[in-house]
Amino acid sequence: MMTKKILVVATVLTAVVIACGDKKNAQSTASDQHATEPPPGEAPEGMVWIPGGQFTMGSNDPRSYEHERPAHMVKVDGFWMDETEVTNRQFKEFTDATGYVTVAERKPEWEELQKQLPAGTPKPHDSLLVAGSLVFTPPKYAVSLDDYSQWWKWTPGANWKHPEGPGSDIEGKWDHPVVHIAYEDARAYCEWAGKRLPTEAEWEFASRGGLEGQPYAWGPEFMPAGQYMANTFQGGFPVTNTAEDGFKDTAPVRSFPPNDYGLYDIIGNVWEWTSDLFNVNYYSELARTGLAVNPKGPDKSFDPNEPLVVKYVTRGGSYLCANDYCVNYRPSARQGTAFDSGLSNVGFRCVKSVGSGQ
Ligand SMILES: [Ca+2]
Ligand SMILES: [Ca+2]
Repeated sequence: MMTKKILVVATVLTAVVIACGDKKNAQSTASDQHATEPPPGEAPEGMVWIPGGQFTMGSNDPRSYEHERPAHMVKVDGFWMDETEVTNRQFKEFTDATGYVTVAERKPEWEELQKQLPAGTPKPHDSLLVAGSLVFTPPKYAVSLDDYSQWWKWTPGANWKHPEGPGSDIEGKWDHPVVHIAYEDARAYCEWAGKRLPTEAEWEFASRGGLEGQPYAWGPEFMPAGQYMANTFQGGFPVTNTAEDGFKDTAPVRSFPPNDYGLYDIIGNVWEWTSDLFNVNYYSELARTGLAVNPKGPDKSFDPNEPLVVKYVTRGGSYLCANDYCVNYRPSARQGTAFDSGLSNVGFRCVKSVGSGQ
């Protein structure tokens, strides 16, 4: 996903990170083990128990995206996980208690922006150095799907309280997931709540709900019995959003059935931050080590499409994932998102380890 900084200076808009593709997922292996670790006690409010276990992470299916491969064996300990994405109501409790100001609400500093831009990039006019975020703004006519600047618009004044920019608000959306949340915003909330962001491995383990080798979090079919199981995009992306699943943009959390661990919207609605850096080489490195136990991500971010940008992994896809573009409504799907980017389809949920403050 593009970085806010690059948009601010209106420079390079590189090819989209994720190309079109088919929807498939990992095949389970004989090494998958059913998770049996019992809950260690009463669940913290709003959280569910994710039992530890060993599983096949990623995908070897040639129809998956390249950065989902190779599949590799991972083991994670049990942990607690928020049963829903963090909502506007919850995030307001946090900002009311702490006075926290999100990245999207802060005026960008040119001295900081320069560090992630090609040498010699000229300073933009001060009128461009304003607080804002990226808002999904569908074009009126069909456009090439390899240029996401056609539908992502840098919008001064857009932030979690004004998701579509000035004039919009979140009245009536208190149970919707909070959006326009950058990585450090998500971390700050989780720390305030005595929690932390999930690792990428924890997130994928949890999203599978104990099912082995299934392409979807709920089983083998995208629409079992003809029912939508997650808030995604129907129609012709990005122009025509038919909202056959009932929602054109974000949906109130719990609008769709939970997975078998009791997690709502773990697929779709909004992308969710994890604590892992995004590096396209990381899965290959893990696969060479055999079983990876509680992996915490690579030491360095690397996305060849935007090598200067520090990215963290986001997971689960969003209300903008369509079957003709960005087929990321699957447990193995992943993308790198610029650490400072707020987007109208990115939020988060937190986890909590057993026997620790977080
Ligand atoms: Ca939808
Ligand atoms: Ca989600």
